[in-house]
Formats: sequence, structure tokens, C-alpha cells
Amino acid sequence: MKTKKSSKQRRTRRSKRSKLLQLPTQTHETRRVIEEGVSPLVEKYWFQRYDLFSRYDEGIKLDEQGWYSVTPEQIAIRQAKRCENATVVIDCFAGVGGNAIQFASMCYHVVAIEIDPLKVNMAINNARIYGVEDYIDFIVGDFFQLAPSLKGDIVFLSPPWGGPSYRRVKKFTLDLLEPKDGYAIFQAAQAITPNIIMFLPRNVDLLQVEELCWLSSPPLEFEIEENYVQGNLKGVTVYFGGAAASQCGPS
Ligand code: MGP
Ligand code: SAH
Repeated sequence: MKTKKSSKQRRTRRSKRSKLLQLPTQTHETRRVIEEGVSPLVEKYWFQRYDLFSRYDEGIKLDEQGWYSVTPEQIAIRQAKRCENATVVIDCFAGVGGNAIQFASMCYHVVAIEIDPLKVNMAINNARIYGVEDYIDFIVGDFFQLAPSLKGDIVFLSPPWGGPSYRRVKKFTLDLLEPKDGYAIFQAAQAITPNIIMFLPRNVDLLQVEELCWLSSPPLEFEIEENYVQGNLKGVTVYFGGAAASQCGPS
């Protein structure tokens, strides 16, 4: 005789079945984590790999710092679109190329500076996958040493935030940026152009960001944008000077 199941029993059955249905994909993903030698620190970012590089499976290369620092592709596209009048964009902390690739995809000429030669090799490989390597001049070097000789319409700054532990502080102050504090980084950029874009932690002290405008006379215009991926806040982009007004073409 058939008995009527309680709603609790039905719930248990359904959840067991849905777990079984998920099993093959989970196993496949877990196998890939092992095959690719993904470290525990990187694992969380690896699961977001297609948000970071939609063409990941075509041979994209990242090292540990690259994994946790690369700008997610949709954010990098948005930042690049804001440079619509620019001819030359300088990416001062280029990493494995997440931003440089998207600037180049908009047909800007990109000067990509990165201090770590291994990352530059990865960035060249990644740019090739996106077919934009011809639009990027990769320079292995220290941004602060190179800054006095650089010329460009927009300077893009996504410096190191001190690793994934940046989240532990309630308010991320600009002195926590690396390799120098936010004011020093901004001033080096300002000597090139007032059209500056900065990608900063979501917990950044916005009052300090505002203070950066006052390093110029008259103070620079600025605009702050929160950047989400799949509904999660990933960071904050600040547009200064002509980048705020989208007027950064060659003068
Ligand atoms: P996250 O907060 O470490 O990851 O980095 P997530 O997935 O948001 O973690 P959650 O568990 O808090 O949800 C978010 C994004 O910030 C990364 O995808 C990078 O684009 C950027 N980012 C993180 N770090 C540590 C750096 C950094 O040091 N430098 C730069 N330029 N970007 C970073
Ligand atoms: N926007 C990049 C990620 C940048 S992470 C992307 O989307 O891929 C910050 C990078 O700054 C790191 O790769 C680090 O090696 C580099 N860096 C640190 N100090 C530097 C310096 N003085 N000059 C140039 N690059 C530097």
C-alpha cells in the first residue's frame, strides 16, 4: 500500500538526488584542480577562472600572485571602454596582462610595465591568445624608475594590495598599497598625465581617495565606480581628470 510521504521525507530524497546529479561535474573539477597543481591559496580564484579570462582553456598562464591579482575580464573591459579617446594607455603594474589585453582589444596602443620578468612572459603568452600582442609594448622594469621617461594619454594603476589579506582590515588605507604608498604612486602617475585610473580594494578609505584630487591645483575631477562580478563586489575603480570626464585624447 502506498503511504503518503511527509514533506520532510520528500525534501531528504530530493536533496540526495540532486547531490548525486552534481557528483560527476564536481569530480571532474576536483580532478582538474589536482592535474593543474592548483595550490590551496589559488583554488578559490581557479574556480572563478572563466570570470578572470574567458579564454582560460586556450592556454592562459598565471602564477600565484597573478591568480589573486588579475582584474576580472568584465571589469577590465569596462575600464578599457572608459578610455575611448585615448591613443596610448600606460599600464604601470601589468601583472599577467588582464588589463593590458582589454586596453589593447579596444585598439589602443598599450605600454605594459611589470617588474617581474616571469609575469611579463605570461602576459605575452596571454596577449597572444587574445590576438592583441602587437598592440602592447611589454617592458620589464620598475614603474617608478621609468615614470619620468613615459608619455601617454591615460595612466592605469593596479598596484599590489598586499595579497588576499587586504580584506582583514576594516578600512584599507592608501599607505597599505605596495611597493609605495598610494600618494607616491599617484604622484608618479600625475607627472605623466592627470588622466589616471586606479583599481583599488573594495574596502578602500574613500575619503583618502578623494584627497588624491587635492594633490593637483585646481583639484582633479574624479568618479568612483564599484565593480561587481556575478553580483559580488570585487573592487573599486577611480577615474581622475580627463578619465572621469572621458576626455583623455591626445592634446
Ligand atoms: P579577493 O577579495 O581576494 O577575491 O580579490 P574574492 O573572490 O572577491 O574573495 P571573497 O572571498 O572576499 O569573495 C578580488 C579581486 O580583487 C581579484 O579578483 C583581483 O582583481 C583584485 N585583487 C585582489 N588582490 C589581492 C589584488 C592585488 O594585490 N592587486 C590588485 N591590483 N588587484 C587585486
Ligand atoms: N592588473 C594586473 C594585475 C596587477 S597586480 C592584471 O590584471 O593582470 C600588480 C603587479 O605589480 C604585480 O604583478 C607586481 O609584480 C607588479 N609590481 C610591483 N611593483 C612594481 C613596480 N615597481 N613596477 C612595476 N610593476 C610592479
